[in-house]
Amino acid sequence: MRTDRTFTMIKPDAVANGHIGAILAKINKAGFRIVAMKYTQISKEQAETFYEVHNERPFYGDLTDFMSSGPIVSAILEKENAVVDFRTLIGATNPSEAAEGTIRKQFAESMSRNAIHGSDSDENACIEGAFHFAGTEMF
Ligand code: 3AN
Repeated sequence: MRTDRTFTMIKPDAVANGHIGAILAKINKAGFRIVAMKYTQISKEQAETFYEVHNERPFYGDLTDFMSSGPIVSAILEKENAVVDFRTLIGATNPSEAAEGTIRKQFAESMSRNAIHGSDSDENACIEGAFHFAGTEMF
């Protein structure tokens, strides 16, 4: 299992609030290389599949409604120790607990509208990247 790639989505709240450019600049500055990227919108069904692991949680319906509510930017990113370093860059799930300088501290509105996704393991990075991108879209 490779450890140098992670998967991210700039979520509908951050896109609607005009933060795509600023978030990508922070990702670039932190040393991540873009392997794949697209501006897209996922369906409710795709969101349900993507977040299947949370399907018993009370926020599952709202989460999948929100994630399919508007355009997102999805991307595969590369850097040594990508998953862990990217989770550090984005900050805690709850933006009120996110460290200064993190993407969620700066751009997230709330726990459910928290600006950005980052894979939580190398295995999930691989699964999530393959969910959004064909091999021919990775460079
Ligand atoms: P993270 O995105 O930090 O890995 P997860 O995987 O626990 O967090 O949760 C996935 C997404 O579900 C979060 N990004 C957030 O949008 C939403 N979420 C998680 N916990 C809650 C909660 N308690 N209330 C509302 N939404 C939540």
